[in-house]
Amino acid sequence: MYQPHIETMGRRELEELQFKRLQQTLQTVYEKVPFYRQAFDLKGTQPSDIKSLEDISKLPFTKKSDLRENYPFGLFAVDRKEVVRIHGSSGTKGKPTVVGYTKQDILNWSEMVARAIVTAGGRPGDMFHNAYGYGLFTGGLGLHYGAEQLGMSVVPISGGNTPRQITILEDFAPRGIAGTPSYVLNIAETMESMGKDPRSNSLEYGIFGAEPWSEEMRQTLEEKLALKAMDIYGLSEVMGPGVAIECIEAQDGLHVAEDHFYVEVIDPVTEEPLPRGQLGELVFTSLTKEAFPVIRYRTGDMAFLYEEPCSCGRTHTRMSRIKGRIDDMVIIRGVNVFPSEIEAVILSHPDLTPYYQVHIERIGTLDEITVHAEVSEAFLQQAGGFNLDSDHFRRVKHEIIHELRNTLLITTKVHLCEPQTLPRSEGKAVRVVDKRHLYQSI
Ligand code: DLL
Repeated sequence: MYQPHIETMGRRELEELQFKRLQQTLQTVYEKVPFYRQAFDLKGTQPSDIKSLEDISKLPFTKKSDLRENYPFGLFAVDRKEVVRIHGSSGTKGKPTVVGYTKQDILNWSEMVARAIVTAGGRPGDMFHNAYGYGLFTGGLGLHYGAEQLGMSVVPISGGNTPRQITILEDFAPRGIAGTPSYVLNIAETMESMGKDPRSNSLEYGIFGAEPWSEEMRQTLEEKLALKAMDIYGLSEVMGPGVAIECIEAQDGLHVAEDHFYVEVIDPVTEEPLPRGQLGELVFTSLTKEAFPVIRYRTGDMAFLYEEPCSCGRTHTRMSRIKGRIDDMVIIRGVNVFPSEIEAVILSHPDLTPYYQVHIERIGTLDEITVHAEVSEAFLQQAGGFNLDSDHFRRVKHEIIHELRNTLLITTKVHLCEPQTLPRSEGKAVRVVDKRHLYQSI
């Protein structure tokens, strides 16, 4: 059941609970999962050597490649017959990564998501439009079970078929919507193109995540749809959506479900834990999972942990918005750039639509970024048509290059495109097209 007291528990009590659960988890993985037993033995650390939460840094990390090497069920800690649900990530490189859940895992996850929805402003009895994809992806079913657990009326619409989504939004009048920020933006834009005002809707809050997004995107969504937009984080390897969520009271940082996970931030190069406030890679250890426990899972996601408790009264630690993924990071003349930082510039420019794509290439030994951005219809009319050589277009291009240089401290190329030419997403948007590996294999 939904347990509000756990969210405001004193830190000491919470940490004691975490430690007890950690010991249990370590014992289980050591006994049941040969991969962890070998990794612990190799590191010379036994579960009994972990005498405090901080001792966790003595344990080895788990990486996505470990999941691939043990594909499909090698890291499960229970008999396959006890696994009642399988999920996975789409896997851009070959096989997907596979995760499993026992009945109890599904109950815990649903309770965690129910709590997350309440944190974001949802209530029992709300009509809830769930536009996350249903399937192997954890978004659809993860939010669905949590919403049902809370006692909401869930509309399992999934992603795609946007005109139908709009009809259902109008007819069912939901209070809440969940989906990737890029897809919900696509819904708003489609409403506009149908001559409808996206602000005339029943929505009060949106639960957006599964892809990187910025404060500017929050503003855009809140203005376009007249709702409050909250950030939800999660990953299938750790559980799925609900690992962390922003509260509607502060909308400032995402509360980590610390009764279920122990969170660390490490320097991705030295692998040393970093103090609160410093940006690094998020690492999670599950504390309650039965079928697929993970120990020190390196997420590849960059964020920092807040130092201060939240004004909302919840005691669970807050993490920042995801600043980017390590794999997407570009190093240009010693400067680390996350393509997600580009979104802020594109969304603040009045002559562009909120759609963009970042192409990364390797020219010789140097990485180079080209930002593809769409001009708006209004701008096109003002400029008298699409002509990259006209003064209007040159001015816009120059302004964006200038703004990007101020923000990222590097020079990028900019390619302006006609309205409606960049891909619209129905799930996770493809913002980064990384062509660097093409050159490496030649
Ligand atoms: O995306 C789970 C999820 C579903 C989260 C619905 C939120 C809402 P995966 O498909 O395994 O799981 O992808 C996980 O997506 O490592 C991040 O890189 C990215 N991601 C997830 N949430 C956010 C977010 C789901 N709020 C990967 N901000 C993660 C930025 C996010 N990136």
